[in-house]
This record gives sequence, structure tokens and C-alpha cells, in this order.
Amino acid sequence: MRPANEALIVIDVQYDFCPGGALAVEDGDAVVAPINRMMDEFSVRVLTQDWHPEGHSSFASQHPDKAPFDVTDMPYGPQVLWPDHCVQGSDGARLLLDLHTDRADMILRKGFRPDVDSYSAFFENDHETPTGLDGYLGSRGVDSVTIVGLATDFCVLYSALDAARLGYRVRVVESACRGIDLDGSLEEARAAMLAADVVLER
Ligand code: VGL
Ligand code: ZN
Repeated sequence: MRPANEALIVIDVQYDFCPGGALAVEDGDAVVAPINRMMDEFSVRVLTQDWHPEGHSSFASQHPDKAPFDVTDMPYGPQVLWPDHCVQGSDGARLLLDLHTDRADMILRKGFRPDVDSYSAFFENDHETPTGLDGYLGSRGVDSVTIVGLATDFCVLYSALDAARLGYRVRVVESACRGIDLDGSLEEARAAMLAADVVLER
């Protein structure tokens, strides 16, 4: 068992990010087995759930002149536009049934504000609206996080960079992550994490 200052953060293991889902990540469901094993090793476990209202501003369907995977300018900066996904209460928004969700101490929902997306488990995409996770981890005495899940180059990346910026020791276990890889975003994500002193482990 790992010590109580180390948390496992499991990002967005939801049907819409798995084969057959609205924003499918290749091989996304392959992360379940390694993540279930890791959940047994950690004494602090947090799962996140992407949780958008219908008509969310990150959906390409809300931007008549745009297509999925185009980029638009939001007041808070550039934003990739996605197919409608992880709509609150939909089947696609559910955490995978095979994931050992019973082991979770907390399930944190994010992306519920209509006008701002939230990739990171710590801050929304404006980089300033907190989700509350830093307070939760801090009050439990956590100073070190291991991040796994979907997708490596978006929600895992943003969570890892924010965690590093907040002063946590950060490790990402790549075999328990899968990426979307838009125009080389996976290699860029790895480089950005390394530059931020995130430890990338196979
Ligand atoms: C994610 C795009 C949109 C993710 C969530 O979990 O990486 N990516 N919403
Ligand atoms: Zn989303």
C-alpha cells in the first residue's frame, strides 16, 4: 500500500471516450485493467467525470460555421470544438461499469459550466476557476499525485500540468492512459509534461 500523501487521480474513464463512444479514444477501454490494479495500491483515490450540460459551448454543434476538431477563440483563449459528448445523465457520460468505482473516495465532475470547458481536474480552461480538487487533496495531506486515464493529450495533460504548477509531485503512467492525438498533440503533450518535471512512466 502506498502512503497517505500519495493520491491516484483517474481521469474521465467514460463510455464516450471508449470505442463506440461519441469522442472515442482508440483502445480507451484498455486502461481499465491497469487502473483497477492501481486503485488497490493507493489509499487516496479520486475519479473525474466529464459532465457537460446539453448545448455546451465546447460542442461543435453550437458553432454553425465550425466542425468537430476545429479550434475557436473563446474569451479565455483557443478551444478545440468537440462532438457532443459526456452530456449529463447520458449513457456516454457514465463511468465504465468494469472500472472499480466503489474504490473511489471522491468522484469529481467537471465541465458543467455552459460557457467554459474544463479539461483539468484542478482548473477550468480559463486556468483560474478552481474545481475544488486542490483543496480536497490539500486537506487530506496529499502532496504527490499519480494521474492516469483519458485522454493523455487533453484532460490528463492539463491535470498533470496544473498539479505540477500547484506544487504536487506528479507522475503519469502512460500504459494506463490513451490519447486522442490531434495533429501531433500526443508528442507535444509528452514534451510539455517532461518540461514541467512530470515523471512519465511506461
Ligand atoms: C476530454 C476532450 C473533451 C478528455 C474531455 O477527457 O480528455 N477531451 N472533453
Ligand atoms: Zn468534454
